[in-house]
Amino acid sequence: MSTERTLVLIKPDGVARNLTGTILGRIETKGYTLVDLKLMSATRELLEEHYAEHVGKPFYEPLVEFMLSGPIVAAVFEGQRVIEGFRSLAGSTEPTAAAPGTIRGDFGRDWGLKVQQNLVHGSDSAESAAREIGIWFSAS
Ligand code: DAT
Ligand code: MG
Repeated sequence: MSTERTLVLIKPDGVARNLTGTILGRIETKGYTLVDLKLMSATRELLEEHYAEHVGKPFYEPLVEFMLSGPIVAAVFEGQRVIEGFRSLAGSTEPTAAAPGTIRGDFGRDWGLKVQQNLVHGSDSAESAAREIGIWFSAS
Protein backbone atom coordinates (compact mmCIF):
# COMPACT_ATOMS: atom_id res chain seq x y z
CA MET A 1 0.00 0.00 0.00
CA SER A 2 1.30 3.45 -0.83
CA THR A 3 2.07 6.26 1.58
CA GLU A 4 -0.91 8.37 2.55
CA ARG A 5 -1.64 11.49 4.59
CA THR A 6 -4.18 12.24 7.30
CA LEU A 7 -5.43 15.36 9.05
CA VAL A 8 -5.00 15.33 12.82
CA LEU A 9 -6.57 18.01 15.01
CA ILE A 10 -5.69 18.50 18.65
CA LYS A 11 -8.98 19.91 19.85
CA PRO A 12 -9.31 22.83 22.32
CA ASP A 13 -9.35 20.50 25.33
CA GLY A 14 -6.04 18.93 24.31
CA VAL A 15 -4.35 22.28 23.73
CA ALA A 16 -5.79 23.76 26.97
CA ARG A 17 -4.53 20.79 28.97
CA ASN A 18 -1.00 21.24 27.56
CA LEU A 19 -1.12 17.83 25.84
CA THR A 20 -0.02 19.07 22.40
CA GLY A 21 3.57 17.85 22.68
CA THR A 22 2.55 14.58 24.28
CA ILE A 23 -0.03 13.82 21.59
CA LEU A 24 2.26 14.79 18.69
CA GLY A 25 4.96 12.71 20.33
CA ARG A 26 2.71 9.66 20.52
CA ILE A 27 2.06 9.90 16.80
CA GLU A 28 5.73 10.41 15.94
CA THR A 29 6.76 7.59 18.25
CA LYS A 30 4.46 5.22 16.37
CA GLY A 31 6.49 6.11 13.30
CA TYR A 32 4.43 8.61 11.36
CA THR A 33 6.05 11.70 9.89
CA LEU A 34 4.86 15.23 10.60
CA VAL A 35 4.60 17.13 7.32
CA ASP A 36 2.58 20.24 8.27
CA LEU A 37 1.62 21.91 11.56
CA LYS A 38 -0.03 25.05 12.92
CA LEU A 39 -1.83 26.51 15.93
CA MET A 40 -4.99 28.34 14.93
CA SER A 41 -8.50 29.34 15.85
CA ALA A 42 -11.34 27.83 13.85
CA THR A 43 -14.28 29.78 12.50
CA ARG A 44 -17.90 28.67 12.35
CA GLU A 45 -17.63 28.54 8.53
CA LEU A 46 -14.55 26.32 8.60
CA LEU A 47 -16.20 23.96 11.10
CA GLU A 48 -19.36 23.75 9.02
CA GLU A 49 -17.24 22.51 6.13
CA HIS A 50 -15.17 20.20 8.29
CA TYR A 51 -18.18 18.65 10.03
CA ALA A 52 -20.51 18.76 7.01
CA GLU A 53 -21.61 15.15 7.64
CA HIS A 54 -22.84 16.13 11.12
CA VAL A 55 -24.74 19.36 10.33
CA GLY A 56 -28.25 19.08 11.77
CA LYS A 57 -27.47 16.32 14.26
CA PRO A 58 -28.37 16.99 17.92
CA PHE A 59 -24.72 17.20 18.96
CA TYR A 60 -23.65 19.49 16.09
CA GLU A 61 -24.14 22.87 17.80
CA PRO A 62 -22.43 21.88 21.09
CA LEU A 63 -19.62 20.37 19.03
CA VAL A 64 -19.11 23.62 17.09
CA GLU A 65 -19.26 25.72 20.28
CA PHE A 66 -16.62 23.48 21.82
CA MET A 67 -14.38 23.68 18.74
CA LEU A 68 -14.66 27.49 18.89
CA SER A 69 -13.78 27.61 22.60
CA GLY A 70 -10.00 27.83 22.17
CA PRO A 71 -7.06 27.30 19.85
CA ILE A 72 -6.65 24.09 17.86
CA VAL A 73 -3.50 22.44 16.56
CA ALA A 74 -3.87 21.22 12.99
CA ALA A 75 -1.32 18.71 11.72
CA VAL A 76 -0.76 16.54 8.70
CA PHE A 77 0.93 13.19 9.25
CA GLU A 78 2.25 10.88 6.57
CA GLY A 79 2.95 7.15 6.45
CA GLN A 80 1.72 3.82 5.17
CA ARG A 81 -1.88 3.30 6.36
CA VAL A 82 -1.63 6.38 8.58
CA ILE A 83 -5.39 7.05 8.33
CA GLU A 84 -6.27 3.70 9.89
CA GLY A 85 -3.23 3.79 12.16
CA PHE A 86 -4.04 7.14 13.68
CA ARG A 87 -7.72 6.23 14.22
CA SER A 88 -6.50 3.16 16.07
CA LEU A 89 -4.08 5.23 18.16
CA ALA A 90 -6.80 7.82 18.93
CA GLY A 91 -9.25 5.22 20.23
CA SER A 92 -13.01 5.13 20.03
CA THR A 93 -15.06 8.34 20.05
CA GLU A 94 -16.20 8.22 23.68
CA PRO A 95 -13.20 8.69 25.96
CA THR A 96 -14.71 6.60 28.75
CA ALA A 97 -15.02 3.61 26.42
CA ALA A 98 -11.74 4.17 24.55
CA ALA A 99 -9.20 1.46 25.28
CA PRO A 100 -6.26 2.14 27.58
CA GLY A 101 -3.17 2.72 25.49
CA THR A 102 -5.03 4.98 23.08
CA ILE A 103 -4.85 8.78 23.22
CA ARG A 104 -8.51 9.14 24.17
CA GLY A 105 -8.32 6.17 26.55
CA ASP A 106 -5.21 7.39 28.34
CA PHE A 107 -5.87 11.14 28.52
CA GLY A 108 -9.64 11.51 28.21
CA ARG A 109 -12.74 10.82 30.21
CA ASP A 110 -16.35 11.97 29.95
CA TRP A 111 -16.97 15.39 31.42
CA GLY A 112 -20.70 15.33 32.06
CA LEU A 113 -22.36 14.86 28.67
CA LYS A 114 -19.51 16.47 26.76
CA VAL A 115 -18.55 13.52 24.58
CA GLN A 116 -17.11 16.03 22.11
CA GLN A 117 -14.20 16.71 24.47
CA ASN A 118 -12.23 13.78 23.15
CA LEU A 119 -8.90 15.49 22.48
CA VAL A 120 -8.27 14.63 18.84
CA HIS A 121 -9.74 14.32 15.38
CA GLY A 122 -8.43 12.05 12.65
CA SER A 123 -9.68 11.70 9.08
CA ASP A 124 -11.70 8.53 8.49
CA SER A 125 -10.88 7.80 4.82
CA ALA A 126 -8.57 8.89 2.00
CA GLU A 127 -11.37 11.03 0.60
CA SER A 128 -11.99 12.70 3.98
CA ALA A 129 -8.26 13.28 4.45
CA ALA A 130 -7.87 15.04 1.11
CA ARG A 131 -10.96 17.15 1.74
CA GLU A 132 -10.01 18.04 5.35
CA ILE A 133 -6.36 18.86 4.59
CA GLY A 134 -7.69 21.23 1.93
CA ILE A 135 -9.98 22.89 4.46
CA TRP A 136 -7.45 23.38 7.26
CA PHE A 137 -4.36 24.13 5.19
CA SER A 138 -5.81 26.02 2.24
CA ALA A 139 -5.26 29.75 2.60
CA SER A 140 -2.48 30.17 5.11
P1 DAT B 1 -14.84 10.64 15.48
O1 DAT B 1 -14.27 11.94 16.02
O2 DAT B 1 -14.46 9.49 16.37
O3 DAT B 1 -14.54 10.41 14.03
P2 DAT B 1 -17.54 11.31 14.65
O4 DAT B 1 -16.95 11.74 13.33
O5 DAT B 1 -18.67 10.36 14.63
O6 DAT B 1 -16.43 10.76 15.63
O7 DAT B 1 -18.07 12.62 15.41
C1 DAT B 1 -17.34 13.82 15.37
C2 DAT B 1 -17.28 14.40 16.77
O8 DAT B 1 -18.60 14.73 17.21
C3 DAT B 1 -16.77 13.42 17.82
O9 DAT B 1 -15.37 13.44 17.92
C4 DAT B 1 -17.42 13.91 19.06
C5 DAT B 1 -18.74 14.45 18.59
N1 DAT B 1 -19.81 13.47 18.74
C6 DAT B 1 -20.03 12.38 17.96
N2 DAT B 1 -21.09 11.69 18.38
C7 DAT B 1 -21.57 12.38 19.45
C8 DAT B 1 -22.67 12.19 20.34
N3 DAT B 1 -23.51 11.15 20.21
N4 DAT B 1 -22.85 13.10 21.34
C9 DAT B 1 -22.01 14.14 21.48
N5 DAT B 1 -20.96 14.38 20.67
C10 DAT B 1 -20.74 13.51 19.68
MG1 MG C 1 -15.18 11.53 12.34
